[in-house]
Amino acid sequence: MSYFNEIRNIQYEGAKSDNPYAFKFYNPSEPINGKTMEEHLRFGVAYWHTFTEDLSDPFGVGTAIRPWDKFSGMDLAKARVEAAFEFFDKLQIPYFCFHDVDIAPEGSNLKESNDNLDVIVAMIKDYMKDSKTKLLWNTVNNFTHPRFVHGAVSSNNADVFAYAAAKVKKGLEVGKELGAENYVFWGGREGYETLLNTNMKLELDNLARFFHMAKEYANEIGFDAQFLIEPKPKEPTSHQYDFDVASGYAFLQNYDLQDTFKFNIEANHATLAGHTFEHELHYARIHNMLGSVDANQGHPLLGWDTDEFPSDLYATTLAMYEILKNGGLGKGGLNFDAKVRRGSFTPEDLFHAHITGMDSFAVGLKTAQRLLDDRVIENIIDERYDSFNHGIGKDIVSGKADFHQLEEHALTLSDITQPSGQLEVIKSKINQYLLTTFA
Ligand code: XUL
Ligand code: CO
Repeated sequence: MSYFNEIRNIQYEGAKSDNPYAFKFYNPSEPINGKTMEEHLRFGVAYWHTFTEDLSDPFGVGTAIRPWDKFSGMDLAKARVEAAFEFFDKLQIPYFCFHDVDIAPEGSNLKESNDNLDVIVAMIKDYMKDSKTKLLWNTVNNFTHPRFVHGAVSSNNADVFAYAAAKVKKGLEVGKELGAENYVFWGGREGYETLLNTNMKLELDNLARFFHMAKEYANEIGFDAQFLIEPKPKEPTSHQYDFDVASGYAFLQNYDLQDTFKFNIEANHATLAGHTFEHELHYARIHNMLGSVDANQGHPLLGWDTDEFPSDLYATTLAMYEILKNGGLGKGGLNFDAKVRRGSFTPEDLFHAHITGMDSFAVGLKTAQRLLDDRVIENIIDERYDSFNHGIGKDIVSGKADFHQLEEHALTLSDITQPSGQLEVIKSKINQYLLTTFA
């Protein structure tokens, strides 16, 4: 059975194409600095937004019209798998990602949920044999069900801790079964509402105990996926323990988990934390902690997680600049943790949204590679910090200078000359590169 009958395989047709079902900039086989575009970008479809999401919001019911709507229960789960692999194939997407509850309905207890999962996982495994699409990562949803109202492994209730851990145990087994390259932990309710009823120290210690147990179990079953933590500052709890990369890194170091994890960085989570996307990527990169990316964008006027498909070429360029500087994402990829707008409810919109996201990152990749080749940003930064290459600056960096020497030097200074920061020059250069990459 076909779910997207009318739609043919999406091909690269170039910047001048007016076919809405073609890539304009994403040319999977095009080589860029020794790798193909497909190898650089490692795109993934998020199962939850594309196959499970109904597009409801806090003020209105779902609007999505989906060819699998007529099914329910396990039949619905199976129809979604069929539709998903047709979608992956038509889009030539190399990866997908899911939570346990996206692919199979929860039963009335853990055993029933696991049984449902087993059926769908076997079906997915079968489909993967004939598809080029692989599993970038899986995770479990430890935040939607009311049992997680006070948190999952940071809950006050030890039974909930056990239940959440058991779901992750199953998640690791599923990841191994399907050859997942990464395993993601997003602490949807790992935080707190108020200190008036919270033992923060116990919750943080328990969170760390759980991460150590997860790694031990992955080792026990021989699941060698890269473990990823996905920071988010708020939503749903007011204080999330994995606020941003810097606080997440401090937590990992504090509990000796820094070698076990890297970060899965989401653009819209970065902006909610008051950072730019590139700040979070950069902070992770310089600490060798950049693992994978949830590729989306927030709305500049809305203060919540709008999970839009990426279309801002400036943002994709600066993101790809960080990713190229990182030497790529290794086992990670660019997962579209993004949904179509509530008004874009047709099945066709799912294709348009992914095409837009893939083209936007292709533009970012090519532009960023050109900026790097010409050392546009590097030259400006090198020059700006040149004072640390000689004289007193060199002594500071080499560790030779002490307060006596610094005072002696400062006493010789009358006028300190400063070079311009040249921000406007850099922005004009980036515009120039953006507009000429495909010209
Ligand atoms: C929620 C979010 C999640 C994670 C996986 O804000 O980003 O979808 O990516 O649980
Ligand atoms: Co995400």
